[in-house]
Amino acid sequence: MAEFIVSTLDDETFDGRTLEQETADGGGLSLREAIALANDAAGADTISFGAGGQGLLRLTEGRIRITDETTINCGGEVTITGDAGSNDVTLAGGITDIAATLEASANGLADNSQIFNATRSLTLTDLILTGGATDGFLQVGGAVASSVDIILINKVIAGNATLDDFANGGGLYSAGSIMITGGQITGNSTAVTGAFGGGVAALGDVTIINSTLSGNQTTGGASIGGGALAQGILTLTNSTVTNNSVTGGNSDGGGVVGGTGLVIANSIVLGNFAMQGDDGELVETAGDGAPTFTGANIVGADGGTFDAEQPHFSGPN
Ligand SMILES: [Ca+2]
Ligand SMILES: [Ca+2]
Ligand SMILES: [Ca+2]
Ligand SMILES: [Ca+2]
Repeated sequence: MAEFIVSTLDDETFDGRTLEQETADGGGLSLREAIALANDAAGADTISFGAGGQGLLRLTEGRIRITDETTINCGGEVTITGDAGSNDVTLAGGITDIAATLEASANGLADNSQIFNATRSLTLTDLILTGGATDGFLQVGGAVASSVDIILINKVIAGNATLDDFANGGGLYSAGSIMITGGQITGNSTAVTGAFGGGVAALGDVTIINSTLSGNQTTGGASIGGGALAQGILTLTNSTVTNNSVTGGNSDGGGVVGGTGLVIANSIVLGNFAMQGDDGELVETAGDGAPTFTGANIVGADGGTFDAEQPHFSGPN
């Protein structure tokens, strides 16, 4: 395992050369250069951030492909944004307000890209991902899309969006499972038809521990799971899910949706809503018909009707 240390905030391109050469061109080793080197190096690698790599890292060259097992550990001082045009994420402003951006201009996110697209296991620690967006049919994962598992630790995923039909996961999408520990998943959205999971969507299980999901939404029709949706089992432990919503027709589960199971432990699920559906807080669709509650929970009353349909979805990477 090698460690690659990012030393510039500029989005310098990878030119197919050595670590020494990529570091020597431009202002240092960029995140894009570091990940390309890690992709090419055999085995799992770690990306970390030196002094020159701390701050706001703006992707101007599009999403970054991750094709080998990688851990990205930012140490808490790094914000990565897909806002290439510098018109909705600023260092001072910190985190994108996607809703305000969309209200200001229908094309407000036209310059933004997805941040990470992974085909191997990805672990993200101590960083903020904001202003990630996709604008195509089936383009899942506003900030991160993965064909395998994603693990997040102490991480903020805020203000990311998908903007077209069947683009699941306004913040995160995985064709495997997603594990979030100490995360804040806030203000992410999907916009059009059949786009499940305003904050998080996974074909496998979603496990959320010591985390907050708030202000995530789906606005299209048949777009269930405002906060998070797992086609497998969704588990919430010591977490808060509030102020998430689904507002389109035939959209249930403003808070969280579990496809084959829903487990709520020592958590709060309250103040989420489905504008036109009947299950504002939570939905279990194809398991034993009711969530499993353990420990002490506060769960809003609007979750008592559990639908029979299974949330089938898929998406390319
Ligand atoms: Ca270069
Ligand atoms: Ca360089
Ligand atoms: Ca590698
Ligand atoms: Ca922008």
